[in-house]
Amino acid sequence: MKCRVCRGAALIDLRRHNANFCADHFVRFVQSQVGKAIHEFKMFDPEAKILVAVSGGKDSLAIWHILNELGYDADGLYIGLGITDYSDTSAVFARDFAVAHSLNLVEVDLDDTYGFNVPQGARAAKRVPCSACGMSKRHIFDRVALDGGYDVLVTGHNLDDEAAVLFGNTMHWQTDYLARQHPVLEAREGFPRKVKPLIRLDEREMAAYCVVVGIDYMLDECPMAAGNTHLRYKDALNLIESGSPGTKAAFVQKFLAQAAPIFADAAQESGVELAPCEHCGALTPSGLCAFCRLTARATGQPVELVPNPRLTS
Ligand code: Q46
Ligand code: ZN
Ligand code: ZN
Repeated sequence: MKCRVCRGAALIDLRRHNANFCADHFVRFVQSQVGKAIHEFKMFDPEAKILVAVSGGKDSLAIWHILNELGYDADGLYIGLGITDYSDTSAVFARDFAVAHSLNLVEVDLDDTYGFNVPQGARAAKRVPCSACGMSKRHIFDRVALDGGYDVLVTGHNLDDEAAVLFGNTMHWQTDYLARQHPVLEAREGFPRKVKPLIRLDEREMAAYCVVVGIDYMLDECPMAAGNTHLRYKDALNLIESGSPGTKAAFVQKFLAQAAPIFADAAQESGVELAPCEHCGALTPSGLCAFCRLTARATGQPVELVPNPRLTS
């Protein structure tokens, strides 16, 4: 097996690209795929002030590393979710990476700041943990990005994540979600710009990138993810991909090129008016935002007493 570029011994074969790469050219390949995504979807300018949502896992640490290698100015944001030992350990990976690469890591602890953790929030709201977790993370991402004056929030969603979400949204014809499924979500009043530069790279490529460049990342999956439908969609897509390499990428890329604009136009016509949350000011369809309602339920406090701090880095 020889590297497609230098003909030296290859380290990895990428069936969907019909190519093998040595370590050096694989690293360049991954970084160039990120560069292409940034350019193709006009994600941000070279001088943008970037905030990367960092979980301690391979994808978020890899994209932080790649942006740094490509010369961008990117801080990390780690959110302590209070998910048993998993959160404690993942925080260590995020902190160690930041120290090793002399990067700035902003930390927000859900319990310290708002008075509850993800398992408590899920129980109180009678929601599955991922729902309470996702809602909390989105709220804190928005808040820290806006308050910190960042131009853009980067998340580490990779091709497999996007394909699984697209698969689920398509299976249930969630047209409102399909309308928003794009590697760039433009900034709106109260919401920062959000982008996904790993859209062209899959899980195996990201894991290999971390190994090759020496990124130490959290290997364990979140214990709350067990039985998650998202994981079942990933398994189904991997089965299809193993027989027909490239199917996942074609599914996502052709959706973005051909179908996404149709759903986006339809959604614009039936757009819901948003107003500031009566408590925290985040835009919401009416009254209190979902995060403030979750916080009130999880802490058992009346909404007026729910913490509403201005987060700063
Ligand atoms: S951390 Fe949170 Fe994930 Fe764990 S509870 Fe679900 S959403 S699985 S990315
Ligand atoms: Zn090579
Ligand atoms: Zn609110």
